[in-house]
Amino acid sequence: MSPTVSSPARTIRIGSRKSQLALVQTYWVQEQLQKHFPDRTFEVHTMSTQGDKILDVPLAKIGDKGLFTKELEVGMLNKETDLAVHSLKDLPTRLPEGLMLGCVTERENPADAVVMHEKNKDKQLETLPAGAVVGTSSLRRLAQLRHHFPHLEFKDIRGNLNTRLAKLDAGEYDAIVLAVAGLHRLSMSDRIHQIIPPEVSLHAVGQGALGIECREGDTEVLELLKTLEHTPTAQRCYAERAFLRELEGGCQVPIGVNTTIEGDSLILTGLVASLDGQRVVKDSLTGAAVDAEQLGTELAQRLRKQGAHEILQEIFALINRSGKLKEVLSEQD
Ligand code: DPM
Repeated sequence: MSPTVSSPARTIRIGSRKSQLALVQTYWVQEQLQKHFPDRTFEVHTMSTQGDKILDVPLAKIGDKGLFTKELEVGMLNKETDLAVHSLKDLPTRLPEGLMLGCVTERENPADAVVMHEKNKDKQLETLPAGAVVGTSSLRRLAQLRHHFPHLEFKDIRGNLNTRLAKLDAGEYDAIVLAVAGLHRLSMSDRIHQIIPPEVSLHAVGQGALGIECREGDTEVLELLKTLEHTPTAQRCYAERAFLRELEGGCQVPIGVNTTIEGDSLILTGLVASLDGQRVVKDSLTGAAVDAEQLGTELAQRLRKQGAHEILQEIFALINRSGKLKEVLSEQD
């Protein structure tokens, strides 16, 4: 009689973008999975996405649907990879058929930070001189900061974190705005000059958390991912994502959020702003954390009635009319 041979467990292949930040995040996930499942093999496969290739066009102009995720998703649908690690804020709120959000990891500080040029080191955003140039290609940051600091100029900035910091240091900008989480993960927290509080600027949906995407029905992978899920973060992010989905905003719209959990309750604040920062529609809702998605949807419907709909329609029209956005961003060529 031949001995029973159990088939070896399959190797789990993790898809990742090639940027330094993406790789740090992916290797962290690989390491966590390896710790929980020492007998299994986890391999990292890197790929370039459209968003990594187009570096010279303002982000808001090249559309957003899955700019940083599509190639990774094709890899999973073709079964070349089994899961993909994303900055949750770059993952569209509607996923392709056959794929799902398998888990959400514990969130870092979701706020934005100001990185100052050396010459402004004793200044804050509020004390920068009129006309000082702040670099960001986020319409969300642009609209909210314009609202609070109308004396500042805003200029588009692209490229990875190191490129952006180099442009700042070279004097192209007086200050730039970046996510605390990204700087922290790349061990560059020492560049943070000022953390922007939620009263001034709300963060992006999903900011600071990682989202791991996998094939629907891949119970084996879903079982592995359960070990990385952080329930309070997941509840907050599900509320935020439902809010964005209901407003049909892609990742490049002036929509900001803030969430906190108190006991069994979830408090969600949402904002929609016009690009000039003049009109701001903002409200909060509290509900049961277990009904996170319902809360997000409800808050979106409420904001829409309060004027968010008109603001978003104007912005979608503007983005579709090429060239116009350049003026809005007051790019200085
Ligand atoms: C999205 C935005 C930006 C990224 C738009 C926004 C920032 C673009 C810019 C959807 N994705 O935030 O309003 O400032 O030009 C991105 C970063 C991180 C994930 C970098 C950053 C790291 C933080 C995280 C780019 N995606 O925001 O500084 O994991 O949340």
